Amino acid sequence: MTAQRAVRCSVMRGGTSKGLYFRAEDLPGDRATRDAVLLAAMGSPDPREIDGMGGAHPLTSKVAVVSRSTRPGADVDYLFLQVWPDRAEVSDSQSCGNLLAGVGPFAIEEGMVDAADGATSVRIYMENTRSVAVAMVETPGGQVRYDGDARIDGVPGTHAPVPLEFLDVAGSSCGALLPTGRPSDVVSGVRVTCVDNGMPVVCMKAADAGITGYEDPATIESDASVRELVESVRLAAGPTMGLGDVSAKTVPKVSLLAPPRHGGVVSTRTFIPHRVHEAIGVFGAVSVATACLVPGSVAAEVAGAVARSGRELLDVEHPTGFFTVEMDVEVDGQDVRVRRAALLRTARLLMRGEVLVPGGAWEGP
Ligand code: NQM
Repeated sequence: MTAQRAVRCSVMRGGTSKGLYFRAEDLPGDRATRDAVLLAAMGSPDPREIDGMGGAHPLTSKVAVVSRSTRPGADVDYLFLQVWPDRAEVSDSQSCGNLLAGVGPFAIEEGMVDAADGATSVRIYMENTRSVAVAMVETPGGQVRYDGDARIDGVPGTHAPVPLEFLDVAGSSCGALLPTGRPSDVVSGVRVTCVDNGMPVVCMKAADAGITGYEDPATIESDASVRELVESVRLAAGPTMGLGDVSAKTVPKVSLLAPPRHGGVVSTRTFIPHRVHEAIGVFGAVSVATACLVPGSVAAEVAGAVARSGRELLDVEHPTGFFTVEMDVEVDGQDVRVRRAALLRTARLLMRGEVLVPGGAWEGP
């Protein structure tokens, strides 16, 4: 008999996602064992993740591993891990700006960062993309506050705001904001814009996939011809973006764009990469919004956006509302330099305790 082992863990909603938050020291240091433990904790591989904590969808099968940072200019280090629900795989190929929203509150709750009376700024080094985010957490009386008036589309109710700011995420996965060096390319017979402002994303016109781009996620997911085209574009774009063979990676995402219908800058339906997001990821939204500001891009064409230098609020439309991104860019002819991106999320601690994992997981995959 192998006894179950208890691992300290919190469950948090971060933005429109949900996941398990661990202190790095509580997980095995060896990667293969760590991944086996996380798969067992989530109940993966199993599309229902019935024997674990996973929520049977990529957006609810996520892990944040947090530790006190020893890097100058950072309070904590954050490693994001995507646990695939239906495959025995754990991927670190991307960051997650939604779980990121819970990292500041978690770090304060766990005593890794001292809370000020009022609000506490937490500088977070994102290990996946080797870049820094700054989160502002409300901490009246030195306690994390979760209730408040901030609303984000995709989450019922209102909560305390967690503003997030990014200074250096452009090209953090692919080496350049425009990874192919061009504002548009033809990939698998489709004109696309490849962009990386925190998330590698391939933007294409929804019309080029034979849809309007306003369908709901389930309808798009059920269309095999759309799925096959999107995956062939993704597999072909990956190596040209410097990501190598992406068949087992969660990046790049593919965003199908259509003209805005609700006063935003562009309408999106985003494959992440095999399911269609009910909203859009944080860095996904930042990357699409940035693409709208790049002269000659497919995104700018669909959005009808005119790139200009300075600070601007861009509302990215998605299946359940808007994602507002504050961008500050410098446009010089065809060149765009990102100075800063900022946005609003909320987060909530849902449970704190121990997750029980079958002891066999420590014997490896
Ligand atoms: O893009 C979904 C999410 C994400 C990631 C995805 C994310 C991001 O909604 O920063 O937040 O894998 O695209 O959590």
